[in-house]
Parts: sequence; C-alpha cells; structure tokens
Amino acid sequence: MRSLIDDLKLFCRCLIAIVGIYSWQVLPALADRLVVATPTEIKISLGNTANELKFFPNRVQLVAGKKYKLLLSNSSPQKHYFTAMEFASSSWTQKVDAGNVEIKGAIQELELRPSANAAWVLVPMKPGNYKLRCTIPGHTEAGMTGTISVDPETRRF
Ligand SMILES: [Cu+2]
Repeated sequence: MRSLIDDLKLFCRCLIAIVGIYSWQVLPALADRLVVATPTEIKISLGNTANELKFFPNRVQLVAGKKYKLLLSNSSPQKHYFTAMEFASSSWTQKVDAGNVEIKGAIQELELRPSANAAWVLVPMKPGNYKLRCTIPGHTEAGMTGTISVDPETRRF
C-alpha cells in the first residue's frame, strides 16, 4: 500500500529529474551556442595617426545576449586604455586575443601600446549605457571618452 511519504518521495524524484534534465541539457546547450556563435565584429580605434585623443567611434550600440568581437586598435604614437569597468563586469567575456596570446575569461580593462591590436570576444548581459574612457592622465579630460549602450535583447533563444 502506498503511503503519503511514498507519493512525496516519487514527487521529489520527478522534480529532481525535471530540474536535472533542464540544467544538464538546456543550460549547457545555451552556453554552447554562445561559445560557438559567430560574433559580430565592431572596430574601435583608440586615438589615430594624427594623435587625436578620441575613440573612433565614440558611441557603440550593442544588444544584450548577442556575441561581439570588439576589434581594438591603436594607430596613434602613444599608449591608450580601453576602460569600461561597469560594462566589463556586466558582460561575459569569452576571450581576448592579443598578439600571440589568447586570454580566457574575465577582463577589466585593456592597455594598447602604439600599433597594438586586440580582439575582445564578449556577450553583453545587462542593458544600459556604460561609460568608456581612457585612463591615461589627461586623456579623459581631453575627450577620450565614449558610450557603450546595450539594448535589451529583442527575442529569446
Ligand atoms: Cu588615451
């Protein structure tokens, strides 16, 4: 004869099975899709050959949940920083490719020396307007700033 305890046990087993199937099948599938997704490439130049203290472009528009490859380059004669702390911490970074080194995982900010290139592959996770700036003394003040706006995703996976 089945008792209430048996029913409860069965119910719990079913619940665990459902949650288990969801987390083992669905969540990694989403993560896998993001890992293999082809990113949209966006070129951002830190300064230019005329040594203007600006980001080109200084406004970048992204969509949350989509994958991007930020192609950063410094064609100016001095080093610059790509600093967008809040944006970095609310994004998922897959990797940064710089020179012969590929860095996996979270990144806070990037320093690009003259003629350096770096590719930052990321997925912005949280909609909002994020400040971008170069933290070399005097550069923010001279106008080396920008905005990264992240729009809410329009559709689910
Ligand atoms: Cu700078």
